[in-house]
Amino acid sequence: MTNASDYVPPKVWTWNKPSGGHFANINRPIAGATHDEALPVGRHPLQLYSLATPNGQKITIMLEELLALGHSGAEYDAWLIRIGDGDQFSSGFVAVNPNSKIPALMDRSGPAPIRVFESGAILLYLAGKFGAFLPTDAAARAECLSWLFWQMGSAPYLGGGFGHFYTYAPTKIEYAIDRFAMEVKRQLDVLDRRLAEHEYVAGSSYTIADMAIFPWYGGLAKGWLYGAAEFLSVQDYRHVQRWADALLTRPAVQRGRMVNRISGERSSQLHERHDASDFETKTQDKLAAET
Ligand SMILES: N[C@@H](CCC(=O)N[C@@H](CS)C(=O)NCC(=O)O)C(=O)O
Repeated sequence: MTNASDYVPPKVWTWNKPSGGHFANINRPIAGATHDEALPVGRHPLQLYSLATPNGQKITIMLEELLALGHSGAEYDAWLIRIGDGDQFSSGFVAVNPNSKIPALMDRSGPAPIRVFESGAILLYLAGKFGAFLPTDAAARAECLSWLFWQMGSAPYLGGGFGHFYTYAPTKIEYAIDRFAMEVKRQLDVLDRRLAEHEYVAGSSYTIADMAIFPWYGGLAKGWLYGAAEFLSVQDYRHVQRWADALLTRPAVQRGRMVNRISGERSSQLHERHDASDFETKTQDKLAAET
């Protein structure tokens, strides 16, 4: 085993130095706002404050799917929260999510605004509000909720565990990478076995469980996360690949992946979304760039 450390933890941990690594400038051991700044509010019933990380994409995919189904009440303004710059610590953001993490949603369609934070809670809130993508039959609903919460419990091992130590940590620690690679491959296998027998994660219908799982495990399978496709042999998870490819053909998934994106090809980035026509402008930009 390499990278053995002679670090001995002190009796009491104190914040006496930066954590190092990719997120050193935003990591802090205390909650609350660092500065006073109100959030912008647009004209639509739903105001989303987010970034196109996998957790952010879950919600924009859901909103685009709801709009594609004809739910005009799902019209939304998507505002960009640059977490690398600390936007999640503004007083306005903390009022919507005291946990200072994207995504956060304000529903302004009723007499008093309703805040919702945690991506799983937002998906459930929207599914309940619009009566869509959450089965009503007890057994199918239980399966959908089980997989939704599987994702919420599993992804921190993928992002905070594997992704962090494989990509972002200041040093490569073999023990940490082995531990989380093992767990992530196990999770991919759980999903692969499920998708070998069912078209979608919760069964025969497309639900919020697919929307929650796709940006994380579909993204990993398609090689978008952590540059780890080869390392994790993601091509071996054939059923996950089949499912991810099928979801990728959905226009709402394609749109949802673009909203609040600030990395990758410029033509795939829609920093803010305030109108459906924002995507058309983007498509024209893309065509212009290709010719
Ligand atoms: N359990 C939360 C996790 C959200 C989360 O971790 N968001 C990250 C981006 S993917 C974030 O905002 N990080 C900023 C920070 O940690 O300061 C959810 O699913 O909504």
